[in-house]
Amino acid sequence: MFETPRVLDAQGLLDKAFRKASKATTAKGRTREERTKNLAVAKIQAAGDALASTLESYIKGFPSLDRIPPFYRELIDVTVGVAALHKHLAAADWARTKILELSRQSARRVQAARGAADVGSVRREAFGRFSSVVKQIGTNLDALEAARRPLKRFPDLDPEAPTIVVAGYPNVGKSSFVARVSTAKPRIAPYPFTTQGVTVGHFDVGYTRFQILDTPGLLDRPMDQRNPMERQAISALAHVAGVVLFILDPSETCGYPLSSQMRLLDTVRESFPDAPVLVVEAKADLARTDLGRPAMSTVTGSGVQKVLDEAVRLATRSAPASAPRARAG
Ligand SMILES: Nc1nc2c(ncn2[C@@H]2O[C@H](COP(=O)(O)OP(=O)(O)OP(=O)(O)O)[C@@H](O)[C@H]2O)c(=O)[nH]1
Ligand SMILES: [Mg+2]
Repeated sequence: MFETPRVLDAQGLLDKAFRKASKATTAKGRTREERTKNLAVAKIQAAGDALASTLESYIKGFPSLDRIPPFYRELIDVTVGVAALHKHLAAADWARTKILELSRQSARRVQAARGAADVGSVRREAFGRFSSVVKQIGTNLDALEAARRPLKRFPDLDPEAPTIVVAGYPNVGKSSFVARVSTAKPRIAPYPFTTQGVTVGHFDVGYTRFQILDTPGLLDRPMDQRNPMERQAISALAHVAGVVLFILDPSETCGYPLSSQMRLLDTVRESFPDAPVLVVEAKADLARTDLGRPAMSTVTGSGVQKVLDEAVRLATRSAPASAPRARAG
Protein backbone atom coordinates (compact mmCIF):
# COMPACT_ATOMS: atom_id res chain seq x y z
CA MET A 1 0.00 0.00 0.00
CA PHE A 2 2.58 2.61 1.07
CA GLU A 3 5.53 2.65 -1.31
CA THR A 4 8.29 3.81 0.97
CA PRO A 5 11.83 3.77 -0.43
CA ARG A 6 14.37 1.43 1.14
CA VAL A 7 16.00 3.11 4.11
CA LEU A 8 19.80 2.72 4.19
CA ASP A 9 21.59 2.30 7.48
CA ALA A 10 23.93 5.04 8.74
CA GLN A 11 27.02 3.64 7.05
CA GLY A 12 25.21 2.99 3.78
CA LEU A 13 23.85 6.52 3.76
CA LEU A 14 27.31 8.02 4.42
CA ASP A 15 28.94 5.85 1.75
CA LYS A 16 26.37 7.03 -0.76
CA ALA A 17 26.93 10.69 0.13
CA PHE A 18 30.73 10.49 0.12
CA ARG A 19 30.64 8.70 -3.23
CA LYS A 20 28.70 11.68 -4.59
CA ALA A 21 31.30 14.03 -3.09
CA SER A 22 34.19 12.14 -4.65
CA LYS A 23 32.68 12.69 -8.09
CA ALA A 24 33.37 16.43 -7.79
CA THR A 25 36.94 16.60 -9.14
CA THR A 26 37.37 20.05 -10.65
CA ALA A 27 36.11 23.52 -9.86
CA LYS A 28 36.33 26.87 -11.57
CA GLY A 29 38.33 29.78 -10.23
CA ARG A 30 40.84 32.41 -11.34
CA THR A 31 43.61 31.39 -8.99
CA ARG A 32 44.82 28.04 -7.75
CA GLU A 33 43.61 28.90 -4.24
CA GLU A 34 40.15 29.82 -5.51
CA ARG A 35 39.92 26.53 -7.38
CA THR A 36 41.01 24.55 -4.32
CA LYS A 37 38.42 26.31 -2.16
CA ASN A 38 35.62 25.97 -4.71
CA LEU A 39 36.36 22.28 -5.10
CA ALA A 40 36.23 21.76 -1.33
CA VAL A 41 32.91 23.64 -1.17
CA ALA A 42 31.56 21.54 -4.07
CA LYS A 43 32.49 18.31 -2.28
CA ILE A 44 30.93 19.44 1.00
CA GLN A 45 27.78 20.53 -0.75
CA ALA A 46 27.54 17.35 -2.80
CA ALA A 47 27.76 15.21 0.33
CA GLY A 48 25.45 17.48 2.35
CA ASP A 49 22.83 17.69 -0.40
CA ALA A 50 22.92 13.94 -0.96
CA LEU A 51 22.38 13.28 2.73
CA ALA A 52 19.64 15.90 3.08
CA SER A 53 17.74 14.87 -0.03
CA THR A 54 17.94 11.16 0.81
CA LEU A 55 16.65 11.82 4.32
CA GLU A 56 13.88 13.95 2.87
CA SER A 57 12.84 11.14 0.53
CA TYR A 58 12.56 8.84 3.55
CA ILE A 59 10.41 11.33 5.45
CA LYS A 60 8.15 11.94 2.46
CA GLY A 61 7.96 8.21 1.73
CA PHE A 62 6.17 7.45 4.97
CA PRO A 63 2.47 8.22 5.21
CA SER A 64 1.67 11.54 6.80
CA LEU A 65 0.58 10.52 10.28
CA ASP A 66 -2.02 13.22 10.79
CA ARG A 67 -3.73 12.73 7.45
CA ILE A 68 -4.15 8.96 7.15
CA PRO A 69 -7.54 7.28 7.66
CA PRO A 70 -8.19 5.78 11.12
CA PHE A 71 -7.83 2.19 9.91
CA TYR A 72 -4.27 2.78 8.69
CA ARG A 73 -3.42 4.85 11.73
CA GLU A 74 -4.46 1.96 13.91
CA LEU A 75 -2.63 -0.56 11.75
CA ILE A 76 0.51 1.53 12.13
CA ASP A 77 -0.11 1.63 15.83
CA VAL A 78 -0.35 -2.15 16.18
CA THR A 79 2.59 -2.89 13.90
CA VAL A 80 5.15 -0.10 14.21
CA GLY A 81 3.56 2.25 16.74
CA VAL A 82 2.41 5.73 15.75
CA ALA A 83 4.46 7.44 18.47
CA ALA A 84 7.58 5.46 17.60
CA LEU A 85 7.27 6.14 13.88
CA HIS A 86 6.76 9.82 14.63
CA LYS A 87 9.89 9.89 16.77
CA HIS A 88 12.07 8.20 14.13
CA LEU A 89 10.80 10.53 11.39
CA ALA A 90 11.44 13.55 13.60
CA ALA A 91 15.01 12.34 14.19
CA ALA A 92 15.55 12.01 10.43
CA ASP A 93 14.25 15.53 9.93
CA TRP A 94 16.48 16.86 12.68
CA ALA A 95 19.51 15.31 10.95
CA ARG A 96 18.45 16.73 7.58
CA THR A 97 18.24 20.30 8.96
CA LYS A 98 21.48 19.89 10.90
CA ILE A 99 23.37 18.69 7.84
CA LEU A 100 22.21 21.57 5.67
CA GLU A 101 23.25 23.98 8.41
CA LEU A 102 26.69 22.32 8.75
CA SER A 103 27.10 22.39 4.99
CA ARG A 104 26.48 26.16 4.80
CA GLN A 105 28.72 26.84 7.81
CA SER A 106 31.55 24.75 6.42
CA ALA A 107 31.35 26.45 3.02
CA ARG A 108 31.82 29.80 4.72
CA ARG A 109 34.77 28.46 6.72
CA VAL A 110 36.41 27.13 3.56
CA GLN A 111 36.26 30.59 2.00
CA ALA A 112 37.85 32.06 5.12
CA ALA A 113 40.60 29.42 5.30
CA ARG A 114 44.22 30.24 4.54
CA GLY A 115 46.18 27.82 2.41
CA ALA A 116 45.43 24.39 0.97
CA ALA A 117 46.18 22.53 4.22
CA ASP A 118 43.68 24.63 6.09
CA VAL A 119 41.03 24.11 3.37
CA GLY A 120 41.65 20.37 3.59
CA SER A 121 41.17 20.26 7.32
CA VAL A 122 37.92 22.28 7.15
CA ARG A 123 36.61 19.81 4.56
CA ARG A 124 37.62 16.78 6.64
CA GLU A 125 36.02 18.32 9.68
CA ALA A 126 32.78 18.92 7.74
CA PHE A 127 32.72 15.28 6.63
CA GLY A 128 33.40 14.18 10.21
CA ARG A 129 30.48 16.22 11.46
CA PHE A 130 28.18 14.83 8.77
CA SER A 131 29.22 11.34 9.89
CA SER A 132 28.56 12.06 13.51
CA VAL A 133 25.09 13.50 12.81
CA VAL A 134 24.13 10.52 10.65
CA LYS A 135 25.50 8.03 13.20
CA GLN A 136 23.43 9.69 15.90
CA ILE A 137 20.28 8.71 14.01
CA GLY A 138 21.57 5.21 13.18
CA THR A 139 19.02 3.41 15.33
CA ASN A 140 16.23 5.61 13.95
CA LEU A 141 17.20 4.70 10.38
CA ASP A 142 17.21 1.01 11.27
CA ALA A 143 13.78 1.37 12.87
CA LEU A 144 12.41 3.16 9.79
CA GLU A 145 13.67 0.36 7.56
CA ALA A 146 11.98 -2.17 9.85
CA ALA A 147 8.77 -0.09 9.83
CA ARG A 148 8.71 0.04 6.06
CA ARG A 149 7.97 -3.65 5.59
CA PRO A 150 4.64 -3.89 7.42
CA LEU A 151 3.58 -0.61 5.81
CA LYS A 152 4.22 -2.07 2.40
CA ARG A 153 2.05 -5.07 3.17
CA PHE A 154 -0.94 -3.01 4.29
CA PRO A 155 -4.01 -3.74 2.19
CA ASP A 156 -4.91 -1.17 -0.42
CA LEU A 157 -8.48 -0.30 0.53
CA ASP A 158 -11.05 1.74 -1.33
CA PRO A 159 -12.93 3.71 1.35
CA GLU A 160 -16.02 3.89 -0.90
CA ALA A 161 -16.35 0.22 -1.79
CA PRO A 162 -18.76 -2.04 0.10
CA THR A 163 -16.66 -4.20 2.39
CA ILE A 164 -16.99 -7.63 3.93
CA VAL A 165 -14.65 -8.42 6.81
CA VAL A 166 -14.19 -12.14 7.42
CA ALA A 167 -13.48 -12.95 11.06
CA GLY A 168 -13.46 -15.89 13.41
CA TYR A 169 -11.28 -18.22 15.39
CA PRO A 170 -7.94 -19.32 13.93
CA ASN A 171 -7.95 -22.19 11.43
CA VAL A 172 -11.74 -22.20 10.85
CA GLY A 173 -11.49 -21.63 7.08
CA LYS A 174 -11.59 -17.83 6.68
CA SER A 175 -8.85 -17.71 4.06
CA SER A 176 -10.32 -20.71 2.24
CA PHE A 177 -13.56 -18.78 1.80
CA VAL A 178 -11.83 -15.54 0.73
CA ALA A 179 -9.72 -17.47 -1.78
CA ARG A 180 -12.79 -19.15 -3.19
CA VAL A 181 -14.84 -16.01 -3.78
CA SER A 182 -12.30 -13.30 -4.59
CA THR A 183 -9.10 -12.37 -6.36
CA ALA A 184 -7.08 -12.81 -3.15
CA LYS A 185 -4.62 -15.68 -2.94
CA PRO A 186 -4.15 -16.06 0.80
CA ARG A 187 -2.09 -18.82 2.32
CA ILE A 188 -4.20 -21.70 3.59
CA ALA A 189 -2.78 -24.22 6.03
CA PRO A 190 -4.04 -26.79 8.55
CA TYR A 191 -2.78 -24.86 11.59
CA PRO A 192 -3.79 -21.68 13.43
CA PHE A 193 -2.40 -18.19 12.74
CA THR A 194 -1.58 -18.86 9.10
CA THR A 195 -2.87 -15.43 8.15
CA GLN A 196 -0.54 -12.90 9.74
CA GLY A 197 -2.11 -9.63 8.73
CA VAL A 198 -5.15 -8.14 7.07
CA THR A 199 -5.26 -8.78 3.32
CA VAL A 200 -7.80 -7.72 0.75
CA GLY A 201 -9.44 -9.46 -2.17
CA HIS A 202 -12.01 -8.20 -4.65
CA PHE A 203 -14.99 -9.49 -6.54
CA ASP A 204 -17.53 -7.79 -8.77
CA VAL A 205 -21.28 -7.94 -8.61
CA GLY A 206 -22.63 -6.26 -11.71
CA TYR A 207 -20.70 -3.00 -11.86
CA THR A 208 -20.02 -2.87 -8.14
CA ARG A 209 -16.60 -3.84 -6.86
CA PHE A 210 -16.68 -5.44 -3.42
CA GLN A 211 -13.78 -5.71 -1.04
CA ILE A 212 -13.38 -8.75 1.13
CA LEU A 213 -10.89 -8.65 3.96
CA ASP A 214 -9.22 -11.77 5.24
CA THR A 215 -8.07 -11.30 8.82
CA PRO A 216 -5.89 -13.17 11.28
CA GLY A 217 -7.75 -15.52 13.62
CA LEU A 218 -9.00 -14.18 16.93
CA LEU A 219 -8.98 -15.99 20.24
CA ASP A 220 -11.56 -15.40 22.91
CA ARG A 221 -9.51 -13.30 25.31
CA PRO A 222 -9.34 -9.76 26.67
CA MET A 223 -8.17 -6.98 24.41
CA ASP A 224 -5.03 -6.24 26.44
CA GLN A 225 -3.85 -9.81 25.91
CA ARG A 226 -4.23 -9.70 22.14
CA ASN A 227 -1.12 -9.90 20.01
CA PRO A 228 -0.40 -7.40 17.21
CA MET A 229 -1.80 -9.83 14.63
CA GLU A 230 -5.14 -10.08 16.42
CA ARG A 231 -5.19 -6.33 16.86
CA GLN A 232 -4.96 -5.92 13.10
CA ALA A 233 -8.09 -8.01 12.76
CA ILE A 234 -9.81 -5.89 15.40
CA SER A 235 -8.96 -2.63 13.63
CA ALA A 236 -10.42 -4.01 10.40
CA LEU A 237 -13.61 -4.84 12.29
CA ALA A 238 -13.68 -1.43 13.97
CA HIS A 239 -13.01 0.77 10.98
CA VAL A 240 -13.91 -0.82 7.68
CA ALA A 241 -16.54 -3.51 8.10
CA GLY A 242 -19.74 -2.96 6.14
CA VAL A 243 -20.63 -6.46 7.24
CA VAL A 244 -18.78 -8.92 9.41
CA LEU A 245 -18.82 -12.47 8.09
CA PHE A 246 -18.21 -14.49 11.21
CA ILE A 247 -17.15 -18.05 10.49
CA LEU A 248 -17.74 -20.86 12.98
CA ASP A 249 -16.17 -24.30 12.70
CA PRO A 250 -18.61 -26.76 14.32
CA SER A 251 -16.33 -29.65 13.32
CA GLU A 252 -13.81 -28.21 15.80
CA THR A 253 -11.04 -29.51 13.52
CA CYS A 254 -9.66 -25.99 13.85
CA GLY A 255 -8.54 -27.12 17.29
CA TYR A 256 -10.88 -24.95 19.36
CA PRO A 257 -14.24 -25.84 20.93
CA LEU A 258 -17.37 -24.30 19.48
CA SER A 259 -18.19 -22.82 22.90
CA SER A 260 -15.06 -20.63 22.76
CA GLN A 261 -15.91 -19.60 19.21
CA MET A 262 -19.41 -18.59 20.35
CA ARG A 263 -17.99 -16.49 23.18
CA LEU A 264 -15.81 -14.64 20.67
CA LEU A 265 -18.90 -14.06 18.54
CA ASP A 266 -20.65 -12.45 21.54
CA THR A 267 -17.65 -10.20 22.13
CA VAL A 268 -17.54 -9.15 18.47
CA ARG A 269 -21.26 -8.33 18.54
CA GLU A 270 -20.88 -6.29 21.72
CA SER A 271 -17.75 -4.49 20.59
CA PHE A 272 -19.05 -3.54 17.15
CA PRO A 273 -22.78 -3.01 17.61
CA ASP A 274 -23.09 -0.98 14.40
CA ALA A 275 -21.81 -3.57 11.93
CA PRO A 276 -24.22 -6.30 10.82
CA VAL A 277 -22.79 -9.72 11.64
CA LEU A 278 -23.52 -12.68 9.38
CA VAL A 279 -22.77 -15.91 11.22
CA VAL A 280 -22.05 -18.96 9.10
CA GLU A 281 -20.80 -22.48 9.68
CA ALA A 282 -17.79 -23.71 7.74
CA LYS A 283 -16.56 -27.21 6.96
CA ALA A 284 -20.14 -28.42 6.43
CA ASP A 285 -18.68 -31.54 4.78
CA LEU A 286 -17.40 -32.53 8.23
CA ALA A 287 -20.03 -31.35 10.72
CA ARG A 288 -22.85 -28.89 11.31
CA THR A 289 -25.03 -27.83 14.25
CA ASP A 290 -28.47 -27.74 12.57
CA LEU A 291 -29.23 -24.46 14.31
CA GLY A 292 -30.47 -22.86 11.11
CA ARG A 293 -27.30 -20.94 10.33
CA PRO A 294 -26.08 -20.87 6.72
CA ALA A 295 -23.55 -23.67 6.27
CA MET A 296 -20.91 -24.07 3.61
CA SER A 297 -17.98 -26.16 2.58
CA THR A 298 -15.12 -24.58 0.68
CA VAL A 299 -14.01 -28.12 -0.17
CA THR A 300 -17.17 -29.23 -1.96
CA GLY A 301 -18.36 -25.68 -2.71
CA SER A 302 -21.76 -26.33 -1.20
CA GLY A 303 -23.41 -23.26 0.37
CA VAL A 304 -20.59 -20.89 -0.60
CA GLN A 305 -22.66 -18.96 -3.13
CA LYS A 306 -25.53 -18.55 -0.68
CA VAL A 307 -23.23 -17.20 2.01
CA LEU A 308 -21.66 -14.77 -0.42
CA ASP A 309 -25.05 -13.57 -1.68
CA GLU A 310 -26.20 -12.92 1.86
CA ALA A 311 -22.98 -11.06 2.74
CA VAL A 312 -23.35 -8.95 -0.41
CA ARG A 313 -26.94 -8.16 0.47
CA LEU A 314 -25.97 -7.00 3.97
CA ALA A 315 -22.94 -5.08 2.70
CA THR A 316 -24.99 -3.09 0.23
CA ARG A 317 -27.95 -2.88 2.65
CA SER A 318 -30.37 -3.16 -0.22
CA ALA A 319 -33.65 -5.09 -0.23
CA PRO A 320 -33.25 -8.84 -0.92
CA ALA A 321 -35.17 -8.66 -4.20
CA SER A 322 -32.93 -5.95 -5.67
CA ALA A 323 -29.67 -7.29 -4.31
CA PRO A 324 -27.27 -8.11 -7.11
CA ARG A 325 -26.22 -11.74 -7.31
CA ALA A 326 -22.61 -12.51 -6.61
CA ARG A 327 -20.61 -15.08 -8.49
CA ALA A 328 -18.45 -17.44 -6.48
CA GLY A 329 -15.20 -18.23 -8.27
N1 LIG B 1 -12.90 -30.33 5.40
C1 LIG B 1 -12.82 -29.01 5.24
N2 LIG B 1 -11.67 -28.38 5.53
C2 LIG B 1 -11.61 -27.04 5.35
C3 LIG B 1 -12.72 -26.29 4.86
N3 LIG B 1 -12.36 -24.99 4.81
C4 LIG B 1 -11.08 -24.93 5.25
N4 LIG B 1 -10.61 -26.17 5.57
C5 LIG B 1 -9.29 -26.49 6.08
O1 LIG B 1 -9.10 -25.85 7.31
C6 LIG B 1 -7.72 -25.46 7.48
C7 LIG B 1 -7.65 -23.99 7.78
O2 LIG B 1 -8.08 -23.24 6.66
P1 LIG B 1 -7.73 -21.70 6.48
O3 LIG B 1 -8.56 -21.19 5.37
O4 LIG B 1 -6.26 -21.51 6.41
O5 LIG B 1 -8.26 -21.15 7.89
P2 LIG B 1 -8.12 -19.66 8.49
O6 LIG B 1 -9.35 -19.42 9.29
O7 LIG B 1 -7.81 -18.70 7.43
O8 LIG B 1 -6.89 -19.86 9.48
P3 LIG B 1 -5.93 -18.73 10.14
O9 LIG B 1 -5.46 -17.83 9.04
O10 LIG B 1 -4.82 -19.52 10.72
O11 LIG B 1 -6.75 -18.02 11.17
C8 LIG B 1 -7.05 -25.85 6.18
O12 LIG B 1 -6.42 -27.08 6.35
C9 LIG B 1 -8.19 -25.96 5.19
O13 LIG B 1 -7.91 -26.82 4.13
C10 LIG B 1 -13.91 -27.01 4.56
O14 LIG B 1 -14.93 -26.44 4.13
N5 LIG B 1 -13.90 -28.35 4.77
MG1 LIG C 1 -6.23 -17.46 7.25
